[in-house]
Amino acid sequence: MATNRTFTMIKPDAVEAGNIGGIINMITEGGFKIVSMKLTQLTVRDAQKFYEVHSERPFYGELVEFMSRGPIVAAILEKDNAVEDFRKLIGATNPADAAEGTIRKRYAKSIGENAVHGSDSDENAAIESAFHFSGREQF
Ligand code: IDP
Repeated sequence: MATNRTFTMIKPDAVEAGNIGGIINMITEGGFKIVSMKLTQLTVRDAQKFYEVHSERPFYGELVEFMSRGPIVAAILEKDNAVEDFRKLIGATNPADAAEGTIRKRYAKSIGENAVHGSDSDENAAIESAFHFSGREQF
């Protein structure tokens, strides 16, 4: 995986609220090219595995339940400096702290139901992309 890629999910809250189009628009307006994309749903087991790093945190159960409760959009995005630039575009975890012009400022409801995921490192971008997409789905 090239270091100019990152992985994102449009989370169940944003899909339920009809915000897929608005969020994809912000992503492409932000200069990211979509190289893989699918509407899918995490099983409870998938969500447990995806967020295993948070398994000791008090919100883990709530997070797993939330992330598996409905469809998500999973996507791989390409841009120079993708991981860092995408974290800037999505904004702080808690929308109350998110900067103006960020996806979470516009679409997130709360620190838990915060509309989008963005990988936090090149290594995790590659792992998370492979979690959702086979090699031949990564264009
Ligand atoms: P990030 O998504 O901004 O990287 P992380 O700290 O890695 O934030 O947390 C992963 C996800 O766990 C968050 O996006 C959010 O959905 C959820 N989360 C984080 N902190 C809390 C919390 O205090 N309560 C409930 N859910 C949380």
